[in-house]
Amino acid sequence: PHIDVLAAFYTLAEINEYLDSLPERYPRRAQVKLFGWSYERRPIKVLTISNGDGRRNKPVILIDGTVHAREWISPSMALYIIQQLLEHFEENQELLQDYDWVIVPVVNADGYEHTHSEARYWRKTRKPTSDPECVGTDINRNFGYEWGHDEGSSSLPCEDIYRGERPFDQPESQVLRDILLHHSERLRWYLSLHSFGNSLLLPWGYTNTLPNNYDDMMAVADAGAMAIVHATNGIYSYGSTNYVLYPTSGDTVDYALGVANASVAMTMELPAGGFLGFDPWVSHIEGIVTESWVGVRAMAVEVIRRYGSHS
Ligand code: 0X9
Ligand code: ZN
Repeated sequence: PHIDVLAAFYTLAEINEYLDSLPERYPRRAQVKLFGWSYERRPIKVLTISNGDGRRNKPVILIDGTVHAREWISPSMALYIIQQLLEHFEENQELLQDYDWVIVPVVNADGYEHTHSEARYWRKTRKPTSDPECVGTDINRNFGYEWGHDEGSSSLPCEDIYRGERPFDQPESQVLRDILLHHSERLRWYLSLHSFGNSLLLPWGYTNTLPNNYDDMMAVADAGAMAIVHATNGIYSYGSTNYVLYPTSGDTVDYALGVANASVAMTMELPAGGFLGFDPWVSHIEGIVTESWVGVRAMAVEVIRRYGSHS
């Protein structure tokens, strides 16, 4: 089944069916792996895209979407990236020459399903908490690097930034952790797609001190923001999330840098659309994903330039 990314938002089943169809259509270049299941036993799938030259263990660019259920433009963006790399291979060959791309369009499978069936603005997982009134934990506060700071996460199950009882007590966090660790020896860029905010948010979230490689990460963010502003007038802010947005603790990006050995780790807050910003209409998709691709592509080029071709 082909998916027209610009024409609709898709359910988890539709996205998974599409992912599963890719290895048949691109047998040498696309590989789908089931990395685990959500709390409600939905599959969490990972697509690896290569150029098919058979070289193994290339450095990796790892991209995820839908850590937060309601941020629907993030799976659209992940799918758009997939199509650029597979269907528009000619124009994008340089991005796959020495790198493999690993893409997880939907991390929070249960929450995403819930936003289609019950509650459009759901953010968290769907696992019950100690409070019978409140369901769900924020995957982006549940990761086990500097987990549990009260500044940047909440111990209260009813809050949208509830961190869980323990790090990684959400199956979806475990699956994404395993994906990150599986690639950690060759992880050059971890990009977590979120919405909204037109910003590129760098670690750390848990402290307002800056990581050693902050300048290198800023150079990559700068390449993305400049490419976007030149191509489309889109304005991006970029820097430590502590200064650009707010502190966070236990998020995936801090884990990717702190534990999973990513050279560059960042959150990309895609542009807003719709009533609350999380709910762009279908007619907004094209503008957002084409603009954002300019930025993602430019950042990939910069990562490849800076971090080279050897794992
Ligand atoms: O708060 C979050 O989890 C992210 N923003 S969102 O509006 N999509 O919920 C921002 C996370 C940024 N974290 C780091 N850069 N460490
Ligand atoms: Zn988010």
